[in-house]
Amino acid sequence: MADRAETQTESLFGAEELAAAASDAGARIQALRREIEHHTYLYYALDAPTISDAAFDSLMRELRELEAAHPEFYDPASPTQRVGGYVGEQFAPVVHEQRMYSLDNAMDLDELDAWLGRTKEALGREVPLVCELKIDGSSIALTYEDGVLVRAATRGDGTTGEDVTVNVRTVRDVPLRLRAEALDGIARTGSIELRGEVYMPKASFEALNAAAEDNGRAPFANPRNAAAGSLRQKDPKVTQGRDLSTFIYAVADEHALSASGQWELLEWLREAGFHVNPDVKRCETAAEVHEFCERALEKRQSLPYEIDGVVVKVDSFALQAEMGFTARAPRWAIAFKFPPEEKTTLLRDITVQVGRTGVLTPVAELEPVVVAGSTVARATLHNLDEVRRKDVRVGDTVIVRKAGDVIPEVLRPVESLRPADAVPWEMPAACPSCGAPVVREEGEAAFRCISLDCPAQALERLLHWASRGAMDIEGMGEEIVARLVESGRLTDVADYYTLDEYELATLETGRSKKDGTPVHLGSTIAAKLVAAIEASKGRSFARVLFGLGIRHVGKTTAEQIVAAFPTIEALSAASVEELTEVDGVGGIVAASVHSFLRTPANQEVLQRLAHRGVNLAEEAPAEEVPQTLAGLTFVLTGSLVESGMTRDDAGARLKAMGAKVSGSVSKKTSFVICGEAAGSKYDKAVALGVPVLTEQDFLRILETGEAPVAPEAE
Ligand code: 0OX
Repeated sequence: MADRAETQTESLFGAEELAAAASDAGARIQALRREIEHHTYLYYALDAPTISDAAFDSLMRELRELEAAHPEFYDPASPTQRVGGYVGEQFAPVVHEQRMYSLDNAMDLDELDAWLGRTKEALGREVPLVCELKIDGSSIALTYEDGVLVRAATRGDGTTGEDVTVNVRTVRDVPLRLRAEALDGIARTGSIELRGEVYMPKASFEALNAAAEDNGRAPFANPRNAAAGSLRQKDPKVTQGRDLSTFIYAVADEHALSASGQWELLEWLREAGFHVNPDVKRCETAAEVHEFCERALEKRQSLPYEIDGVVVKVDSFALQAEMGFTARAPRWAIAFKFPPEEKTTLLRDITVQVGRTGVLTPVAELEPVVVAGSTVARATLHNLDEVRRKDVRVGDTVIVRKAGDVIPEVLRPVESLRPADAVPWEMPAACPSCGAPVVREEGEAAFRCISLDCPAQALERLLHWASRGAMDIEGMGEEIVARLVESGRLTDVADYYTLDEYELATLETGRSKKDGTPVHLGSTIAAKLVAAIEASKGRSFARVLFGLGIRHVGKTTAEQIVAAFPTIEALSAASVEELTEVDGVGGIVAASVHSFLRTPANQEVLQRLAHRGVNLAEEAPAEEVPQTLAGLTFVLTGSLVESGMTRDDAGARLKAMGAKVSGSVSKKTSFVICGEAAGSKYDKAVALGVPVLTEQDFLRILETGEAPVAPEAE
């Protein structure tokens, strides 16, 4: 966005007019509001400011002072009223009067051509189309009543969204009042709903994540999540501090405007004061559409915001109506999705990570590069076979992409750029953590360190035990565990239950930068950790089993085993054959569990856990839970901030009611439950037409015991 111009060159009101108004506070307030709205429009919607920032601030200051002195002129649409108070415990649901449809995707040019062909066939001729960039943000619906912004809602599941008005009001390019010039274009008085995308510019996203990392907070996965997360802040001041912008591109009900089609709608939106993406084109032919898509792909990198494709729409509203909608998307529009983004970068090194089960994983250490919206500096190379198959070598220029636009992946080297001295990579013969010889089991891709006192494994095992999915010892992060391991206080997971508050409080966590004196953990954190350790004693037996890090025993397997052998005694007595009879347990898993429990060192750890009060038995359910969710499959995504539940706990509650819980969304998924900052699973649900539930819906299911009702297919 351009800086405001240095001098005032254009004004709605002349100096005389402003001076005359000064005698009358009410008139002056009105004049200032209009003036400020006008400059906000020039700045944000047209990117063409005509006054300096200082002059603008001065107008705002005067307006604030006058409004403070004359509360009788309060107006919620005043430019001073962008930031309101705290949102309550949750965002109120908003039922969209017109459903917020999603878009069908064309994954390549052939699919785009197929849509162009279908459209031509349906309408009997080639018709004018409007091409827009597909902004990778978070959808938003803005309702104006008599020209004033009264509500902003998220898309939610397309039928019901959340009321995020207070937060959207802080987004500076959202007009609080429609410009008077546009009112003529409104065909009906009353309310009008406009729709578009809230996004966070790439640079602001990078800065936000850098700050998050500095402060030890989790970064956002991509700008879309950052925008969605920023919109759902409880404190609008936090939203205001995030650099959010909008592009508006739709009206909920086209009959509300006198525009005859998408092209005229965009024109009206600009006039009304909205930020409309300038990269739009009205195309007459398929060739022009192709060209627009190619251009968009070329400029994708250089745009200051993320786009993930091009949206092509039939221009005329009348023809749109003729084509209509499928159950989930308009037939008159298509999203041409870009292929996953690829970049080249330098492979600086291949390091080896020792996992908690001793597996050695080669990791590509890359010259940091931004791919599909976030910085990639490392990527797993999985195992030696993968490194050999791809033939990537230290010093190579490699092609990197985001698989599913989330997980970074090294695709292949650019062989022509290979340095002459680059040699094929070899797995080290000794474990990089403890120096013990590395082994490769018969028929396995993985190399392992089998040394029992390998510190890399100790740390990983301890962290895994404390992790959310396992015993969930809140606050027991890598830094603290590493210090406790180094100081010899933690060797195995049973040692957690011998830690006392005093030794934690006095644990040295580093040195003061100022004078080099030791810095300690302190009594506040120590008390919290002791409480968290204590709380973990009551976790379910299935979590304990998972937390032990037995090879091949994931969460689901642990649950299945515990269902069959509900106590440590019963499990320890089980033979390999008996274990194999458990649903989901094959020979390899059974052998792994059996040998783990027969290992004396492990039995000793389990004994110490039992002595220290860790739960090693699954309580029988007090009463039979009605299986109201039988036959339904749920997927959980995002964080359940409202209840503070982990996704695992939430999943366990659903399972207890008979549901299946899956980790990925497919057509077979019955419902996707989206918490805060839900990402690609939410998009997938929308793309597949799988109904989406909010955390509130989920809590309602737990409370009432009733299965949710899927919306009727249209
Ligand atoms: C975008 C975008 C999304 C809305 C429902 C039917 C047509 N992400 O930039 N959607 C639409 O239009 C849809 N246009 C866009 N530009």
